[in-house]
Amino acid sequence: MSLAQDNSPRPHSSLLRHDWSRDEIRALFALPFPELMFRAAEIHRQNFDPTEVQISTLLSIKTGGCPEDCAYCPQAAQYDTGVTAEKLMAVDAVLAEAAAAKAGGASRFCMGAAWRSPKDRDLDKVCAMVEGVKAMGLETCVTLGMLEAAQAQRLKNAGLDYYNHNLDTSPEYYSEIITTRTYQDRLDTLDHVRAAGINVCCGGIVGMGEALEDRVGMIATLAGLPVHPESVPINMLVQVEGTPLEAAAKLEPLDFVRTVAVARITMPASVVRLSAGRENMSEETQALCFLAGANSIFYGPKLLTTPNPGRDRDMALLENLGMRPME
Ligand code: SAM
Ligand code: DTB
Ligand code: SF4
Repeated sequence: MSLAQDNSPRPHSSLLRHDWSRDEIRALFALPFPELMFRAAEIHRQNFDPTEVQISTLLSIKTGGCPEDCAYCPQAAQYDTGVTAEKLMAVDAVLAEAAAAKAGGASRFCMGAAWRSPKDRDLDKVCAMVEGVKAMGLETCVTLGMLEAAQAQRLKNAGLDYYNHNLDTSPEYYSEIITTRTYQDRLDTLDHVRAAGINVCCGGIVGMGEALEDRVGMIATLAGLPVHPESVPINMLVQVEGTPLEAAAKLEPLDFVRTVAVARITMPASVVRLSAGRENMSEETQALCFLAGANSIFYGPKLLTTPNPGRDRDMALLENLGMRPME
């Protein structure tokens, strides 16, 4: 049996470290590239089959009109990005999309809502979606903004497998990006998700004009959580016209790869997702990310509101690399 045939989260062994210092993480980023890649690839192999990639498909179940001010986000109501606000989708329509995602080869279906936090009546519908998607044999994930403990428990009872809530950046840079909620609010939501027994999907975005030290701080915070997130999405900023970050200084592709490698080394048993930003990334950079330990992608032509490579392109890429979807 291949190492990663069972794609349920790996048991968190006592070998996992939660005390990574910033100095140590800075030193990883400073390693010569071949050394960093070798270490990351070695750790990847010890924990996973490096030819396997977990496949998630995203659906925006509630688009636009968000009251928050996340500087990267096309769905914030206060930025003129051309995204029109829509209501929460009907349960049947979501289930039809989930069935198409499954037919397309996804193993996890992630539903995103442009909310600051869900209202209890919205949660009734989202719970019905989770139940329906789960019944199709797909893993379920939602990202709905901040959650209270009781809301997390309701989602758990509906069969939710993963909750996505990103830290986005370092604690220091955070206030440059979002002012309508705090870093601590995010950590509190993650605590509620963890306490409810839901797997945590938590990562961040790079390429937002942050300094290297902010990438260090972001990874230090993620790897310092009491339990590492089971999924760690590393997003390359998708620059969207109308957002404050539409013209942010672009990150060198190799610095993106380095971030993936450091996430892999510090959170060895987590699934690291090469998340948003692949539409504008060369196949060579993506291949380096897989070598650096990324083992998950979003699959399908759309993320939430922005384009992602089409299915044919991604299947051709995986085939070209001799890689395959995790069962
Ligand atoms: N509204 C909820 C929230 O913010 O928690 C859920 C949806 S929100 C769109 C989910 C995540 O998508 C954000 O935390 C952010 O990390 C990522 N994201 C949003 N816009 C992005 C962009 N332009 N480029 C890269 N990642 C982005
Ligand atoms: C995550 O870390 N990235 C995804 C998902 N979690 C919800 C979202 C990416 C969104 C990119 C911009 C858009 O398509 O709107
Ligand atoms: Fe709203 Fe989420 Fe976008 Fe922030 S990232 S503006 S909370 S949809």
